[in-house]
Amino acid sequence: VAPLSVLSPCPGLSVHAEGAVAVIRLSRPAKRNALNETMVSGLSRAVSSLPAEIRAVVIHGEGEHFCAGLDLGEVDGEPDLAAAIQHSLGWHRAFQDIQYGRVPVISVLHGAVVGGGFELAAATHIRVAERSAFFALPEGQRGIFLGGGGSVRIPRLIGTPLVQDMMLTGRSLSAEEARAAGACQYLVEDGAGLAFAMDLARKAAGIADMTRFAVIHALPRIAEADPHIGYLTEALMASTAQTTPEAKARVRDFLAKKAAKVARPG
Ligand code: 1HE
Repeated sequence: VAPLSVLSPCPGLSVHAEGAVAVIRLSRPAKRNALNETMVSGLSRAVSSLPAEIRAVVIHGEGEHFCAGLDLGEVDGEPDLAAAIQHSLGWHRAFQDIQYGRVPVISVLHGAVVGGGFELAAATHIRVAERSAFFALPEGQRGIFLGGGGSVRIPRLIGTPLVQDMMLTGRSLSAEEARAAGACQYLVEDGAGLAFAMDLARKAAGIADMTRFAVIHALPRIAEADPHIGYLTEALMASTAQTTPEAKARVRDFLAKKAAKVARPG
């Protein structure tokens, strides 16, 4: 397990490589991995400076919880409105770097996945929740609002009515409820999340470069676009991928019975 020194992790974050997968750990367990500004910009730097051999990322949290959200000590110390806007924009930039980076990002969720922690998870492409995970948006109780892109991303996952319920009443979702609502794609036993996510990451790392680009950058934009623009963009993206030497080689391998068949579920 080699530490990835080029990623210049900061206090509260550690990064290491396992083959083609970089593992980012939120490492501030005494504060339940609450995110301060240093950690938010550290996350951005980490995902933006991955060496070429890294083809997927796994994010997880040290200790009993994934992430307790924004470090509330920073709200208390926030000087004025203009600084607060910049603070939110800084979170937006970092989470955009995660969502629209070069490689897919998989999060492992356990214990508290709350506030900005849920926003961070929502910026990742695949969420694996352990049974201990609980999801909440305590911004309402704290007199604040989502500021890390959560009001854009979380309603797209679980729907606006459930987000309103969570923010107005302080409702927490269990891992099972979150899974049913669409907050995560997988639900696994406690302690099994990291290994499970690493397995997914190794699979995602094996996807062809152009397909990976299309899935991260084109798919979500096509899904949000006017259908006429969506169909055109899809045709352009499909033809771009299909005409790469890598696609031709992979298709040839399948036809020559040298590639794996589609796996049955389970
Ligand atoms: C913190 C934070 C934090 C814990 N900022 N210090 N997020 C919240 O409103 C969640 C607030 N946290 C909690 O509700 C609980 O801490 C947990 C359910 C996450 C965990 O409970 P527990 O019993 O394991 O830990 P604890 O004893 O509450 O906390 C341990 C320490 O972490 C304690 O500090 P200590 O000095 O007394 O040891 C807590 O004060 C500290 N701590 N969470 C600062 N969040 C871009 S906008 C995003 C907006 C938001 O994210 S709002 C939601 C903020």
